[in-house]
Amino acid sequence: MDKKMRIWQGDITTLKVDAIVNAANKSLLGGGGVDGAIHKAAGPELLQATKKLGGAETGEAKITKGYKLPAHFVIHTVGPVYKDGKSGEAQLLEDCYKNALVLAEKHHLETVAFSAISTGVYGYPLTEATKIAVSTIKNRLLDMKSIKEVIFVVFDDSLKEVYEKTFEHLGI
Ligand code: AR6
Repeated sequence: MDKKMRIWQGDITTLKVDAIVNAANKSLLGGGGVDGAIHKAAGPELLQATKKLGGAETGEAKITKGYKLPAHFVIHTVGPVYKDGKSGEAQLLEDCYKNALVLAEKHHLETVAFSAISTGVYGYPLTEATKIAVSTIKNRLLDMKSIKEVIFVVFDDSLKEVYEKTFEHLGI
């Protein structure tokens, strides 16, 4: 199989890939966490671009250029805020990964790096969120024509371990 999935630990804003996937909020106008880091590294032109998008619903994905980032594009998706696990969170998180992937394919992108959507401020339990992230991508990657590599970006050691275990469980 010439398609790859891998885990990489570090700051997503340093990656020279076709697109990085931002864990945004519904305004798409920036915030804290990875969203704040991406806006800071991309420069003010990113905010000018996201202002034109008119926000996004939870689970949706929208694309802009990367501006000052080494990545060519930023795919902005809005993860669910975790409540009790019975409020449609799993489906919405799956939608984030699926819609980001479909958008990358539509733009003929080859390498896509995902941040761990909803695992910070939005409070999604790490093991559950990681299972959804990895299995959603794994199940769809072979059907994607342009996408050759998906990178799961983790910031903290604890999340790195969760991703490694999930890869093992899924036989990746
Ligand atoms: N590179 C890669 N991963 C990072 C970086 C970075 N530079 N910084 C943080 N992370 P979060 P959410 C990881 O809170 O839970 C924002 O204010 C972090 O360790 O950024 O989807 C938005 O505007 C965690 O694993 O996103 C929204 O309001 C993951 O990125 C809200 O937070 C996601 O954490 C979205 O919350």
